[in-house]
Amino acid sequence: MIKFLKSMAIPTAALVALPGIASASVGLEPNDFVGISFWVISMCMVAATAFFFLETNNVSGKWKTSLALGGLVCLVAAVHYFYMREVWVTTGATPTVYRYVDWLITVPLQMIEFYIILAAVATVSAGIFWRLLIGTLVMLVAGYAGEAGFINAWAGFIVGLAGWAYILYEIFAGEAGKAAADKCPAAVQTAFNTMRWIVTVGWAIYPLGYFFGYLTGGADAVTLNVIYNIADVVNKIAFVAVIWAAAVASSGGKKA
Ligand SMILES: *C/C=C(C)/C=C/C=C(C)/C=C/C1=C(C)CCCC1(C)C
Repeated sequence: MIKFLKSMAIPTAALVALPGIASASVGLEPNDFVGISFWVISMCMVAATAFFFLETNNVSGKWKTSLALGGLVCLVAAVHYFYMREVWVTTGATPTVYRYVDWLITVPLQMIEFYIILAAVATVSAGIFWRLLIGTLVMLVAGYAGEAGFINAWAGFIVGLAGWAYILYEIFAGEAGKAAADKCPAAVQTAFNTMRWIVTVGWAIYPLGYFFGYLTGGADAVTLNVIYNIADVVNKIAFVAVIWAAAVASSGGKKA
């Protein structure tokens, strides 16, 4: 599996780069800073994908799954960024549906990372996995239903917030938080701690975007997209980089 991933890393990166190259013909205006941020970040996602896949080769066995999952998070985001960029550059509209599809795939994968890194070093129950997954799905489905007008916008927001609160409870005070504090070596504790602060502070940007951009109409499309784009760099690439750092540290820095 890992050998396969390794041999696939470069071709995959090349493949995901193709639609990017193809849509270069659309014509990016020099003053379209949101469009430029879509471009820069799509390339960062491609680079991060290749990097994390290749690094699976530099860490010990139990960390390979976390890094491979992290690479997938960036790969899925990269492809969505190509599409979102195209929507933005050609129409100037906010690519809401693509954002949610991206979140629906990448956010559960990131939540699963909490479980995988705990399971790599300690015995933990599968309940952690399911609770994090369910909390994530409630948060995103409610948010989408609210934003797409299937349900009342405020109801979607409040149920979404409840899903997020449930996740935060699990990783700070629930079984996952306790397992991290009691059963894990220092490198994992540090990673877990940084990751949960990303989920607290970094993630807060999205409900704020929903509130100001959608519920109250206080933020325009330019502001909203630029903020979401920057948030994604922290919440995806930096999030996985934290896992990578812990993996390298607890693998002794080389293949073990
Ligand atoms: C890479 C993308 C990430 C980490 C996206 C995260 C998205 C959220 C944390 C969204 C949260 C929302 C709520 C907490 C309330 C309802 C509205 C949402 C879906 C925007």
